[in-house]
Amino acid sequence: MSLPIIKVHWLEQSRAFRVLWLLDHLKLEYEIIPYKRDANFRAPPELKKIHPLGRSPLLEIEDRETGKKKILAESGFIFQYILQHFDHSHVLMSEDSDIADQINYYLFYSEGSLQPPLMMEFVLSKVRESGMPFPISYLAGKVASKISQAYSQGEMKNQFDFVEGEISKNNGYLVDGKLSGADILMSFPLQMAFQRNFATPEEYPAISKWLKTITSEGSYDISKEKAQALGSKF
Ligand SMILES: N[C@@H](CCC(=O)N[C@@H](CS)C(=O)NCC(=O)O)C(=O)O
Repeated sequence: MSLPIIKVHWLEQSRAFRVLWLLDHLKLEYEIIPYKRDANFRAPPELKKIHPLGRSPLLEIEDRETGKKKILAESGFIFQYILQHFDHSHVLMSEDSDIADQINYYLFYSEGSLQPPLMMEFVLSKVRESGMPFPISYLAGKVASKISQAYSQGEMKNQFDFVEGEISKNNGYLVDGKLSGADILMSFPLQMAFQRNFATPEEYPAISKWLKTITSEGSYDISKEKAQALGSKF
């Protein structure tokens, strides 16, 4: 049976990059439908025509014989779908059911547990930098710091410590000492954490080394070139 037509609704400078990387690593053919961010760094309204939430990534799957289409949302679900339906040679999803469970765990963990405190810290950093007039800026900064200290800073550390420990235990990868879908999905929040100085390579040497290792895959460069050709910066 022939593979369906695969289209990625891809927003520039976003977590949607991981879907390109996954598809390129599996050597699957696909089309990119690109979207530019607006002046406020939000997705453009056209994405809402594809899915009511208007977020990216979105995966469009079209059956070549029947023409039936479906739209998939949520990075973890998109990864699970691609791995289940297209990774027949078990390149990024293990044949072993225990190892597959561990990989699947990260497909939920990444957006469900790791991303929320990172997002919260990001929003709080924007409050601090918002350039409001004094004394509002001072008060806003104080409130942001209080929230950060009471929750997101500690929770971020909790998550980073966990990931650092898992990579150290698993020979430099998240699962079973080799590259899997889990590594590709987890790359985005951890790259962002280093870029935004929420974590440093000195504090988290295993995560830092892991990021260097996984982004030296040839498939990463292939996807990066595609994203750059569409205007994304790295
Ligand atoms: N949990 C969703 C999050 C999707 C999401 O928030 N995507 C961002 C890109 S990094 C987006 O579309 N942002 C545009 C906006 O919020 O306007 C997933 O993992 O797919």
